[in-house]
Amino acid sequence: MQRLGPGALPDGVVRFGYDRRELRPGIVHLGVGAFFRAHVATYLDDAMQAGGDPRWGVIGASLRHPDQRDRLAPQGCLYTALQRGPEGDSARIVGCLTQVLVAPENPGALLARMADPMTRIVSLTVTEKGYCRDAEGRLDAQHPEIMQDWRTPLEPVTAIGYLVEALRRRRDANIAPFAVLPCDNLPGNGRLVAGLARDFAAGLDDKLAAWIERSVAFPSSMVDRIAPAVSDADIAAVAALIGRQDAAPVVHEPFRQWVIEDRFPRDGRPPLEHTDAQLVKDVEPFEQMKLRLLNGAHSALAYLGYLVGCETIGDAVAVPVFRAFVQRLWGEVLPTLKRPPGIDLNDYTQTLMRRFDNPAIRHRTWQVAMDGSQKLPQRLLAPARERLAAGKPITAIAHVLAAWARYVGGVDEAGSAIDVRDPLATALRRALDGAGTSSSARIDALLSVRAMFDEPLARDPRFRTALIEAYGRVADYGVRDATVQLMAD
Ligand code: CS2
Repeated sequence: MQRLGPGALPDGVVRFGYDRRELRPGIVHLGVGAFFRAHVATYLDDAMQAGGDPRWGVIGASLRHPDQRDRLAPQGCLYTALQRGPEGDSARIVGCLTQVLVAPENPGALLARMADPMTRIVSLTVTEKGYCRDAEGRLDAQHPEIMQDWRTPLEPVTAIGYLVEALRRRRDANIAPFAVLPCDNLPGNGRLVAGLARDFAAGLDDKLAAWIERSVAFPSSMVDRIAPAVSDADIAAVAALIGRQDAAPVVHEPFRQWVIEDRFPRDGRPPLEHTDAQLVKDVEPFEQMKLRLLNGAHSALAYLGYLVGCETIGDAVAVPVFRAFVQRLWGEVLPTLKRPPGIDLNDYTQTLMRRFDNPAIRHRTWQVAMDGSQKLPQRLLAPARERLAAGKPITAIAHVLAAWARYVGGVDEAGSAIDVRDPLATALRRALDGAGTSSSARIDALLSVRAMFDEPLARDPRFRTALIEAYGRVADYGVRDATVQLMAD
């Protein structure tokens, strides 16, 4: 079968409606994984098609591995976005990505691209851990890679190091800065990255830090589309559908949402108003709704489900008591939210349930369970903190944290080892190894990990007690029966 490529586009499959040869690279995107290609890139394709402005082509960069580049380059960086829903599959070919750089092979090439006047936006999907932040959301000055980038700022390894060095070059050459558009699941992600960039720059040059603070736009955005890791079966399904070999497709659900704070320099963003992206003044209510309801429930289903042997989120949400539990969790989280304009939160949660049920999307619990120390703070610790401040119980949230605590203990309920992937896995494991077996000893050990639990929360006796109680129940009865008991209370 012929390989997908500029000269080998399939017939009858939706594809970008602009002339790819006219594309100019206005965006450098750090982190060209499945999420970016299934979400942001499809919006850019739509914007360029509807808005008739070809200056928003994308040069992607991988900050670690050559894998994506090696798959994409032989097909001219074209790839298939396979939409899978209850009504069946459909495919589109995405055209906006024109090149993929592999940063560690040649940091100078990526920096030159970012410093080029044609680049007006640097966007990022580097996952939560890629920002090297501490539990308070400030730059983690002890992070080995941040320390390395302070020593050798001209050859950075972190996203923050790249942003700051490229901005420095632009300032020195009198080129207007690019806007920085983070697209990861972090609250106030624009503000957060602005602070990280300022703190990193301050470690090198105070004037640069002040210039960044004054001159660079960091719009926040809320991104949403479920796009699990691609399997060999997905690659085969794409080939059958489009009649071409595609080594780098992405798979996603039909739903997508992108809410962006419209705070770009003049003429500084793609014509997204021609798409279903929402350009708003205040993203925060949208972010909180999405992080706490969607991602919070995702994490719950991932830990509860994984421990009892559910392979996917769909399998976990099909377990009646887990399904009921998700509703209970939402009941706890909903009062902490501000309703975003134009949204009915009940409709929103009903839609979420339908999205989790999508039988065509196989999102592994193990994948969602990954990096819990980086995800749970904004998904569940923040609403827990707010509920405690309002004097309200946190039973459901504590139940999820208890399941997480079991998960990072490294053994599932059938006695099999768990491959725990988390930047804090060793720290968490070490804390647990030194602790006794009682629930309070296990919970106290985990709460002592400051990179995840800040002092006031870890020391709040109501938080600690709720966790110990939940952990005891899960340890004594197993997570399924513990959930049954909790629901009966
Ligand atoms: C998931 C997210 O892996 C995870 O932690 O919760 O990737 C989720 O699928 C996306 O945020 C959906 O927009």
